[in-house]
Formats: sequence, C-alpha cells, structure tokens
Amino acid sequence: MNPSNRPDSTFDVIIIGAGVTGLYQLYLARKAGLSVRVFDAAGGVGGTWYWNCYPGCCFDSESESYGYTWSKALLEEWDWTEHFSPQPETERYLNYVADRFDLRRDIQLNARVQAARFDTKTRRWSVQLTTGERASAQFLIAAVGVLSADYTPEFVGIKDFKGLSLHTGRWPRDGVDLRGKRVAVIGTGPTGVQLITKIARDVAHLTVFQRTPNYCAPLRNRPVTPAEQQHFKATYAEIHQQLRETPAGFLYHFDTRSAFEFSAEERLAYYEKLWALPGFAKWLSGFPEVMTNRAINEEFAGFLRNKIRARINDPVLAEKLVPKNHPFGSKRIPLESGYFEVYNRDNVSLVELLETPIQRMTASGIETSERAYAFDVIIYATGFDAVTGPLTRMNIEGVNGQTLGEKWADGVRTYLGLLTAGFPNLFIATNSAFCNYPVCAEMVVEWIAGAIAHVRANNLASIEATPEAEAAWVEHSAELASHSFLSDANSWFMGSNIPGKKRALLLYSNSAPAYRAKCEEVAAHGYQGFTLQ
Ligand code: NA7
Repeated sequence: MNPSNRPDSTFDVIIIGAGVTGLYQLYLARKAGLSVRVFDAAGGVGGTWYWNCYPGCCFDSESESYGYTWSKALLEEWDWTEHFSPQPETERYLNYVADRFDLRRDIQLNARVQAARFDTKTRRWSVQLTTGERASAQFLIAAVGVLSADYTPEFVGIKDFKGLSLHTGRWPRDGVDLRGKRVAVIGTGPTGVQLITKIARDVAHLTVFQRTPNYCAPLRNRPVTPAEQQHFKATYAEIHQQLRETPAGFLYHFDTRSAFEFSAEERLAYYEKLWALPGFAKWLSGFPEVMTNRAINEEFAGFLRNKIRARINDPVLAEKLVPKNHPFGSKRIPLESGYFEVYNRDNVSLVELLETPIQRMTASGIETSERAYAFDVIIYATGFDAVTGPLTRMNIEGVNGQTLGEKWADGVRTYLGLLTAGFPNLFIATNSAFCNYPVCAEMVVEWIAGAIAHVRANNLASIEATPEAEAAWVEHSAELASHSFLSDANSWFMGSNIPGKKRALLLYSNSAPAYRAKCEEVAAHGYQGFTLQ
C-alpha cells in the first residue's frame, strides 16, 4: 500500500528524515520486527545529499570512509568512482541502499513534520504533517541531520530582488542554468568555496561577497583506479577499524611526535609534505600542537597564508583572501580544487563585507555601503542553523507542553546528545560528537536501536534522560569546550552564525572513541542517567 494513503496510522517507531542516519535506523527498526514509518520533507531519499545538489558539491571525507559499514554485501557491490565522491554519486549510493534493502515501502516522501506532541497518558508521540495527516508511535526518532535547516540572513529588502534567489541547501532539483548570467554568491564557507570554483567559468560575471576568508586547502581529488577499488574492498575491515579508533572518525590521526622535536626548518618541510596530501590530512594528521599550542598553530597558519598568496596574481587581492582573524582549525577547513585561481579570472570580483557591508537588497541586486551591484541571480551560501535548528523549527512538545525550542532557548541541553529531559522516547539521532558522519551516525543509530529493544524487552513504556544526568553532561561538555580552539571563531560549531542564538559549542568535543565508550558504558549499566518507566 502506498504509505501516503494511510493518513491515520499507528506505529512502534516514527523516524523523521530519510538521510544517512534515517535509512539505517529504518533498516534496524524493521530488522527488530517493529512497525515503522519514515517521514521526509524531500521528494527523494538522501537527506543532505538530496538537498545540497548545488554545482561542485562533493565529499571532503574519503569515499571509502563514508559508506555504511554494516553490510558486507553492500561494501562488495558498491564502487566509488572518485576518492572524494561528488554529490550526485553519493545521492545515487543512498538511493541504491534504499532499493537494495527494500526500504522505500516504509518511507513517506514530501511529508514535512510540522509538530509532534508527547501524550503523557499513553506515553506515545503523535505527529502532524504540514498536509494535516497524523500518525502516532511509541518512539520518535529525529534523524534530521545537523546541517539541514538552511539559513538565509534577513537582509533588508530581501524580497524586493526581482531576479532569482537561491540557497545552496535548497538547490533546485532540475538545476539552474547560470551561463551568461551576472551572479552574486554570498558566503565563502565550505559550500561557497565549492560552488564558486565550479561556476566561475560559466557565468558572465561572478561577484563573491566575503565576510571571513578561510584557510582553504587543496582537496586533491582524483578517480579511483580499479586496483584501488579492489584494495578498498579487500581492506574494509581494517579501514573501518581505523575509523572507529581515530579521534574524529576519519582516516587520520595526529602525529605521535611533538612539533617541538623538530627545528623550525624541519617543521616547514613537514608542513610542505602535509600540504601535498589529499583531504583533511592538513587538519587532522599534523602535529598535535597545531590544535593545542597557539605558537605552533600560528606557524602553520602562516604557512597556509603564504600558500594562498602564491596562488593569486594580484597581491592586494591576495591579502583580502588570506585569513587573519581566527586560528587555523577553529572553523571548518574548506577543501577546494582551484578556488583561489578563480580570483585570477577577469569575470570574478570580490567584495569584502567587513569593509563595505551589505545595506540592503534591491529589485536589481545588492547595495553595499560603497555602491550598488546588479545581478540576475543571488546565491546564498550562508550555511545552516546547525544541530538545533532542524529540531527547534519543528514544534516538538514534550511533557508539560514545553517545546524543544523553549527548553533550548538558553542553549542546547541533552544527555549524551541522544535524549533530553522532559521529552521521553524522543531520540535525537544526529552525530553529536565531532566525527566523520556515517561512522558515528551508525553508532548513534545502533545505540538507539539497543535502547528501544531494552525498553520493549522489559515491557516498559518509556525512556527519558534525568535532569541530573543532563545537567552533568551539559557541564562536562562545556568544560571540554572551554579548552577548544573552536570558541575562538564565529562558526556554526558555536551557533554564532545565527543572530540571537546562544554562543556555545554545539558538538561534544571529546574524541569519538571516548564518546562511543561513554554511550556503551551507560547502556551496559542499564541506561544509567535515564528514567525507565
Ligand atoms: P558555513 O560554513 O556556515 O559558511 C557560511 C558562509 O556564509 C560563511 O562564509 C559566512 O561568513 C557567510 N555568512 C553567513 N551569514 C552571513 C551574513 N549575514 N552576511 C554575509 N555572510 C554571511 O556554511 P557552509 O554551507 O559553507 O558549510 C556548512 C557545512 O556544510 C560545512 O561545515 C561542511 O560540514 C558542510 P562568516 O564566516 O560567518 O563570516
């Protein structure tokens, strides 16, 4: 039966989101014999890989580190064509998974959840879609991703613009023909950098509106050869073991040697080698002091600044593209494939927003404090209301009628990132540690599946974080965050990209293995810190 023909339905589990996390959660729920329905606002599966279909969108995780690890057959069947998979291929992969495991029959697409309410008598969640359809379930799993609530700044006159306005995180599925157009891109984070590099040669003129220059570094992507493909398949067990052991779930760990064992000259030679490596090696496999010692961090940052300067013909322009106001690594490093060379083109110009801020949008384009610009298309690469946004934008109401938005008005509060007091049986299935997405998402999904099995096996009605455990977790997370460089920059990590949002580290900053061990320990001890009822 077509799921959309079943408006009033009761399930054991409702999952919101059919992305990387939701698809696996569905697979496990079904395997456990639970009745389950997935709702997703999108017209297809894939979550972030469905919505972010802008030109140039691509992994910055190695492809072999991003696939699901839980099916040997899938690992054997799937070939990645590039070392850093482009978005269309990743979306194809997730569609393949949906078909391969016959997941679609429990997924309702074009189904945006508008509200969810916990009934304290039945101890079940009722969910309402924007279409008015309703469903209920004992367990509600928000597999909504950390970067799915797109953010567009509220510029004065934003609705006045008569041309085409686009956000990269809601890119039109049929694509957009930008050839011959005057295009503005606002934002130079990882998304803006990928997009700008890809479209610069096609458009008539590209004007980039930059607020903060970033430590962009070469991705160094290339096709996967047949021999490499075979090697991945032969060594997936070792690859996955490594992903589980490294601090952030990538194929990297920091050097075991100290930067101070090397002379300044030797360190420079070391940085050159690092620079030549693909992916996040530059960020996650150098000297540990790069992320802990200000002098070494500044030394490496200086090295990267010179690399940027060397790629831009005009030295005045180069200085504008060199990051100076935040330490290396305190914001996500955009990985790029020819980004800085784009600024050597005649049809590309840069507007520095800190010097000449945007005053308003007009019918024909953008007005800064200096002048007016006319455009056919304005692209907002302005990021996301990360981590909490996807949850607080839905009207999720727990016990006592309090919404998640109200509860988190002064900052996010959870226990283990997984449940929050006052919202029994609501699981937050997002990657709450700093970690390469799938490897940590799988752990979270499996933990949730285990908790649900525990509740049901013991004939219980609900599981809920205790306020005490939650308070201790919030305090512990803040203590860890206070030692992190990440608070030195404004970024989505800190929630500081969203006006009015509480400035606090949104992700748990312990290592992924430590986070996993803690979650496993809590489960092994009968879900300590949770009220089981
Ligand atoms: P990011 O990393 O949040 O970048 C957003 C960009 O938009 C960044 O350059 C911002 O400048 C800029 N921005 C945001 N608000 C404004 C306003 N009001 N005016 C001008 N410029 C603005 O989002 P991305 O989509 O690039 O990447 C998000 C994640 O997706 C990334 O970490 C990967 O995991 C994939 P700012 O730096 O705040 O000065």
